[in-house]
Amino acid sequence: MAEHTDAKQRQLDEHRVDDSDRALTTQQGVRVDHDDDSLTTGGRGPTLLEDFHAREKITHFDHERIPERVVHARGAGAYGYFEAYDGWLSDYTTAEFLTSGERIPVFVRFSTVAGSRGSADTVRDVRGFATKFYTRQGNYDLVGNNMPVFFIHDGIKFPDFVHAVKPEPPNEIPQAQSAHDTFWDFVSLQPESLHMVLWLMSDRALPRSYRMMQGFGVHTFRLVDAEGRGTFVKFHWKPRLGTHSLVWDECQKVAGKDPDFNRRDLWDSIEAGRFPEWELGVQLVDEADEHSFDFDLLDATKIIPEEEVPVRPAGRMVLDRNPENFFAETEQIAFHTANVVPGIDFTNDPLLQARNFSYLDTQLIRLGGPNFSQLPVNRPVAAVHHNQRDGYGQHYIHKGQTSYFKNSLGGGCPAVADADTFRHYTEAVSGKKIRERSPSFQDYYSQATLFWNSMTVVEREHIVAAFRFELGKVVDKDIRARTVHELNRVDHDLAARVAAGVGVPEPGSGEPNHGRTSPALSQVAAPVRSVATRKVAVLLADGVDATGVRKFTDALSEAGAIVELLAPHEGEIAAGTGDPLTADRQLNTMASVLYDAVVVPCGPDSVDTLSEDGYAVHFVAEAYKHAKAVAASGSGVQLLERAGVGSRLAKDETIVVADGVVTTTAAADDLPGEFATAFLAELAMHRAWQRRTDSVPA
Ligand code: HDD
Repeated sequence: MAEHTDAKQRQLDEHRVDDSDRALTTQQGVRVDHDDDSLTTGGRGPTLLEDFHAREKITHFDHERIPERVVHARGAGAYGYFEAYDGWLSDYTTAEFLTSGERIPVFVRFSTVAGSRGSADTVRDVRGFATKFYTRQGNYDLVGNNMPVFFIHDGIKFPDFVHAVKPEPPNEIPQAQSAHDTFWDFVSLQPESLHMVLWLMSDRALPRSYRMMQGFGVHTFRLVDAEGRGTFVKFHWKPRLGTHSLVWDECQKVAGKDPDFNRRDLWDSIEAGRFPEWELGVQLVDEADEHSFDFDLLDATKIIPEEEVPVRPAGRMVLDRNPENFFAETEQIAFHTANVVPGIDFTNDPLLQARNFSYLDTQLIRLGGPNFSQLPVNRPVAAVHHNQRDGYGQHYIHKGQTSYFKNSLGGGCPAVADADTFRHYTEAVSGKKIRERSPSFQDYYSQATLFWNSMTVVEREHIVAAFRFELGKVVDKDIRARTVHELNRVDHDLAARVAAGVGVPEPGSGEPNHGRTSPALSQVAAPVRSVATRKVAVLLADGVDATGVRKFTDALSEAGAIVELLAPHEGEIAAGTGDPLTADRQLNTMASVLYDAVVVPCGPDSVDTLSEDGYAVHFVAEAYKHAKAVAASGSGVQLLERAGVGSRLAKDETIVVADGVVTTTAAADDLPGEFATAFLAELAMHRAWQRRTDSVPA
């Protein structure tokens, strides 16, 4: 647990309850001497109504559940801090947390969108990335996603979109999936969704870890300086560990092997002191340039390409403390896009305007009344004084005779302030009241094409495969055809490749591709290379060359990777050389999909045992299929051969590196340090994307 405490943690401490060394009581604090049997007439008689303890216990239990979030129901969160760099943003905003450089407490909740609370983490979906900054000027919520655009540009379509993506009404199938008729029906009829759908079909929808995904505020917001001057702003979070994804086959398997994969990863990393970190960046646009783009800044289905307006680093965020209680903190946290502080304001983005209504509204049903901001996790660290009174769950005891403004009986308090207040940005607006979207929102295809053009070959392959998978699950053939028709307006090659997979005739040549790219959109083109926190499975059995294992794993741990020894049985592993080792886990409780890489060390007996163990053979083959780094030394190379891994394996003591597979026949005593170095270089690449593995059985 992190050492650091802050104003928010001190406040939370007042609400934390520790039951250790305490006696059991009722809610009224009455000590209880018996909690196993209800009060009955005689040992076999009826239960008595006067058993207040049993009634209280059962009644509370009956009321334990609250409605899950209507979207983003499944999530995981953590506390941490944010600190701004240098204060350079003070030229643009009066928001202190963006300028003071002080550590500001935060809580971040990551989520999937479509699935219910108990659904798996590794589904194809957008990820929520919501941050609550507990600032001295009040709470600021940046409620973003891991993709920079959205499916629709007007909030009035949100219920339609969500109804389409959620499980279908007759049978509540499928859970946490977009691969079904209603979603694609909606998409094929709502072309503004296409840009986001390309992101959704890309690897961005399959994050390796919450710690390895970007975050975006999505909308264009406004920074406001002390003179009331506004500047448009888009917010970006960039993970220190780089942006990395799983592959789709892997995701589907992880959903069964460890449905809590992303949640566990976040929790474990923080518990182990490997604190996740992001840099906050801003794209700033002068108000005078509002109309100088070929899209509308108010359209949330559009990005501002980073090559046009660079992302400027503004601060960093570190998550360093897990919650004590999931329900109290992660479930009860209530985000709201309208939680802004002086110096940050909205724009007329119609999606944002709708959100500013929806988030407060939803908490009223979810958290049961208007006092949810008094729940510990939601309380600001700023002082709170207003004339709002009563309601379910009122925690404060407001003193005094007055609860209205203006008043004389209460000395005029709480009084409106004249400094450090929120003042709405003064914007001139005019126009007729109409239900009509501006033509400037109606280019649905250019940026979808930009995204497609900016992908590397392998990223495109993944997108095509995703479309084929998803549309392949769509029963209605007209929906498939309509979607392909829309894709043809993005790029003909994309549409043709998808059509070929889903039994739809190839469309005509389509509209010409504009050919523009935005290199920043690819997560593979310029990856952050790091082995920090990467999980490596070492497969071994009795007779393993323990000396070589120690030498190798020490080098990996020193570089920041996490090594786990997996064996057919737990406990002591007899060593062929050196002292015995202790297995971290039994091989069959884990799977390759839960690791970033796999290593098979030398040891003839060990390798013989593993070669006879279908689980071990499959482990290696599957890691290979998913383009992970694979290494073997000495007799370990034989297990790779048995698993059909790689065509270029070492024949002698030379270290051979081929498409992420690192091998040498050298054993313990002769194992050169370069072996670990070569493996670390492959591990840092995240995946060997150049490896062709289509023919490897899944
Ligand atoms: Fe939303 C939750 C992100 C559009 C209405 N949304 C929610 C959460 C995130 C987002 C991260 C989970 C917050 C948490 O962890 O508690 N939503 C977005 C983004 C959007 C977006 C990035 C587009 C740019 N949302 C959006 C629209 C509406 C909503 C257009 C309604 C008009 N969103 C909600 C909601 C939720 C929510 C129904 C469900 C639970 C909650 O708010 O607290 O009000």
